[in-house]
Amino acid sequence: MSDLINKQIILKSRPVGEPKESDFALVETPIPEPGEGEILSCTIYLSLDPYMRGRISAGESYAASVELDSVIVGGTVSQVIKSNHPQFQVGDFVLSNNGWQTYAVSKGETLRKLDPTQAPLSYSLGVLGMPGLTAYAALLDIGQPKEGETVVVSAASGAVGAVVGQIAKIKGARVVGIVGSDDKRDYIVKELGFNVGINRKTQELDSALKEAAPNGIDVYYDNTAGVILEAVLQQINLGARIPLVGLISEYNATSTPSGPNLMPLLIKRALIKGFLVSDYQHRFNDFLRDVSGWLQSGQLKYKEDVVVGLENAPRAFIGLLRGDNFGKLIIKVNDDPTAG
Ligand code: NAP
Ligand code: FER
Repeated sequence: MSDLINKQIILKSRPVGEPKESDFALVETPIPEPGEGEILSCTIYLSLDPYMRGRISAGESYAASVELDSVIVGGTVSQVIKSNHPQFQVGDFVLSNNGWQTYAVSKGETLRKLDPTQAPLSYSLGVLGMPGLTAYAALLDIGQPKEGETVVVSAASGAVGAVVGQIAKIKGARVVGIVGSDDKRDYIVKELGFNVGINRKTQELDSALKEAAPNGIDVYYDNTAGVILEAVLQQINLGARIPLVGLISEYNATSTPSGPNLMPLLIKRALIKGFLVSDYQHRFNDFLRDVSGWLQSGQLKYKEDVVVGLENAPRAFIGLLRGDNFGKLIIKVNDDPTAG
């Protein structure tokens, strides 16, 4: 934490298709000074998330794009180095949005203080943060799984999917997870207690789903869209619910992907509903109470994929979009003084 310069990763060019390391550049700039009501913090952990692929593309969707030559956005855990805000003291740990850089100035109002005795600091970027709330709110408020129903989730070993499947089990559902490797399949079944895992790269989806969900599918928590959604739709039940949470199979696409047959949605009077985690802040306290409790009781397990060094963020992010990550992807930017 004693660097005298700020290291930043900036966007050099807008990726076409899969991002390349040359789309990013590491630069050094002076450490900024906090103004009135602001704090300076040093980044400990940087969260890497699929939504960042959209932010480095041109064109606004639900959030503005990152400008060329600007620092890439991202959620962080950081430690206060200087404070001009009465609610934050030097040494405090905060949930911040420093982006892909080692230091940043923030307005006090945008920060949430973290208590490292409650949970490891990095959990606030994953199971106890944005991805965890995404899992909890979209599953419980849109998916509404009932005891004995069948829930299918894609990207099932990841930050969102692993939490979705475990909460669905806690609610008494039969849970089927779709993943991209045998190691991930073993993990969701043997460690997390999913009923069945399907490897989307080696198994034929239609027959694997039929076998895994012999009574049909009541909830499909969609993290991917594409061919997985297409296959799932053929086996949905009357009144199925489909939280549409992510379309990662299309994030690197260079042309419009061919769409699934949506006819079963009509025939089955299914609800398919788009989801943005920012609409669900009102569920944050319920989420934190329930998920912290399940973590503490051992009913919910959590796996992180920690890559050391800010300079490795571009390569790790490229891998996230390919499925190389196994668990919630976090960059360890500086040593965590609270970690054992
Ligand atoms: P993650 O699952 O930890 O990592 C991404 C995973 O996506 C990869 O490990 C890979 O897993 C899978 N994947 C990559 N390419 C794929 C493809 N072509 N087809 C199918 N799967 C593919 O990421 P996460 O943070 O939990 O995010 C999961 C999804 O939730 C993303 O779509 C993200 O955009 C979405 N999300 C949405 C919101 C919202 O508010 N709407 C908020 C947070 C996250 P496998 O190789 O194992 O399949
Ligand atoms: C947000 C809304 C959506 C947000 C992230 C997302 C970081 C993620 C969307 C996606 O991954 O598709 O406010 O904050």
